[in-house]
Amino acid sequence: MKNIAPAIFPPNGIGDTKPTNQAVLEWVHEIGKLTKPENIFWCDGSEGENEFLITESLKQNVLIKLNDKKVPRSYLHRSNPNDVARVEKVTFICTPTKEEAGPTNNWSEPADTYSKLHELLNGAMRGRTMFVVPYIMGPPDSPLTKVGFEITDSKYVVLSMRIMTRMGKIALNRLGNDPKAEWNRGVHSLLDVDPDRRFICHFPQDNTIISVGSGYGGNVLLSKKCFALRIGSYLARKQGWMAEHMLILGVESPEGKKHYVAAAFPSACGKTNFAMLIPPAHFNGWKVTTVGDDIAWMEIRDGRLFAVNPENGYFGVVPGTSYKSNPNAMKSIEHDTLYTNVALTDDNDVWWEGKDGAPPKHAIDWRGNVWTPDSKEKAAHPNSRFATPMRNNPALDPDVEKGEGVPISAIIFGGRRSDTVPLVYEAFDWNHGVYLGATMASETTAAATGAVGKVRRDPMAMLPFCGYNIGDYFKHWIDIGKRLTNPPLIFNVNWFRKGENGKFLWPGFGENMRVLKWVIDRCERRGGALKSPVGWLPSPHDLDLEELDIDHKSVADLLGIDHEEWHKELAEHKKFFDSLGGVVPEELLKQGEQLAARFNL
Ligand code: GTP
Ligand code: SPV
Ligand code: MN
Repeated sequence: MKNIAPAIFPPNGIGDTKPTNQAVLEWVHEIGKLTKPENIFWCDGSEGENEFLITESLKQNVLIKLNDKKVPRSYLHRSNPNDVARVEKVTFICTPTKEEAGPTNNWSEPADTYSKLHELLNGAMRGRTMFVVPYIMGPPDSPLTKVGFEITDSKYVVLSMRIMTRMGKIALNRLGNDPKAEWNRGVHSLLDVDPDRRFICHFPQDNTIISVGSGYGGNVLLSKKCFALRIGSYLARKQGWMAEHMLILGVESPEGKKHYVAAAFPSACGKTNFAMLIPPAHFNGWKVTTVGDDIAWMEIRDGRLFAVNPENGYFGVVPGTSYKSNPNAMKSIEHDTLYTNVALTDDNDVWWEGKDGAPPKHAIDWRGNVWTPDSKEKAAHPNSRFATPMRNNPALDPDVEKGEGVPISAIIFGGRRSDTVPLVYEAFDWNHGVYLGATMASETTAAATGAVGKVRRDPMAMLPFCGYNIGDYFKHWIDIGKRLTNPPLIFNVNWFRKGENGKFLWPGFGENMRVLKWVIDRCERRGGALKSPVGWLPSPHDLDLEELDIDHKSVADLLGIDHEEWHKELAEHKKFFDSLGGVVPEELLKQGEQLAARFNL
């Protein structure tokens, strides 16, 4: 096998912080025996370690150093062009029975899968360094926080994990020496980055992940989709909490009253942008702060839902990010940022479609080829990403490290729908809200390989991330509702409805504050709404649209319920539930019937 990740040889004092927990040592020993690396590098998260890894990554062309005057301490990584997004068709949930994985997951039998993966991993790290990355997910003093270890032969993974998680000694200290302590075992090898030998496998019962053949984002930063969502959701159900594909934001009124909101939108559908929203001038005195941009871990306390962001950084979509659309993201990625698959300008700056200012006259595209404004290809890959520490975000919420988390007043679901679904509406109650989440759909995006722009059902934005049977997941949501004495209100939004001219009707981004304000008004029991068949719907005057350049017809179109479209939509809900083969809880089937009845169907 071609060695695309040659070993590195650290000086004394670097790469030698061995954990003391016997279970970890035994596991690393086993994986070492199997993969046969040249050496083992034990990460501790120190500055010196980071500097050494960056120097070696530059030497091996894993990273390109960017212009220190333009983007200080920042780097560009180019992944293999065959490896630029999550691959859902080779993502597996390996539970003892197929039923446990359920109708929406690829399942494969655990023993067979282990032996297939062990064959692939046999000798896979020859001539390479095996890195052991200890990390925690969650604020250091939170009861929700969990420990993980990722073994990898990719320096890019180590450097990214340092940004995305709280990595190093902090995890060794948290784990301690109890050999029975709970921690996630993650094994990753690039192999030879061959799409035919690419598998991302989860063994929820063993708290284990094995990912081979990819070097890209969600496939290989095992803390994120694999642990915090797929394994996380499995553990959450077992342990009575929730792991969700949700941003968490704080919103404070001019009077100083603060609410927290969690929102589930599918991949590349606006979570990072919503979490970093800057209110328009008209909302003088309102402030939005970010707790998290992708994942929420939530538990019940005093009958309320409290949320923490398990991550420590943002792995965000680059294209479209500008000072106009998302100034907080721009400020976050101006320094100390690891870019993947964006374009490189002649002065070693980064560029992407949608960045402020004119395109460069000449650049190197994400594949490493010459690019000019006349090129047919995109300069940056549509799923190019930044990894940046959350500390870089000027709008970071002051309570982001709070162990108990932040109390959630509202949950928002949202998809990318050019038709049918109004700008915003509110569920009648918790179970109706669960139905909204369970039936949500969205046009597919470049975040996963495959067709883009195809409407598919993506319940709670968790279709690719739920680590167990989706029917049990729905039931878990219903059960959580029963335990909440003060449940969040549940909403659905759609920033992406299009008019007859095929253009977005809603300006989106900062202007989404207008929708958020209505959500908060509803939480404060003061916002007006009309009862519609789909839920509580604002009338145009219930939304603050002052100083917004939008015509009456567009607003009417945004808030309109077209019965013909909804008849089709209801048929899709039914088709989706039917396709799940009898796992949908009674409560949700009943919600579907009640919805149909409200449409006189
Ligand atoms: P993941 O990191 O994949 O989970 O995605 P995300 O949900 O955080 O999506 P993100 O905020 O990065 O947005 C993805 C794309 O949606 C970008 O191209 C944005 O420009 C676009 N987008 C985000 N918010 C809006 C909006 O309010 N209106 C419109 N029209 N586009 C938006
Ligand atoms: C997503 O696809 O939802 C992401 C990006 O947040 S990745 O980490 O690559 O999955
Ligand atoms: Mn995501």
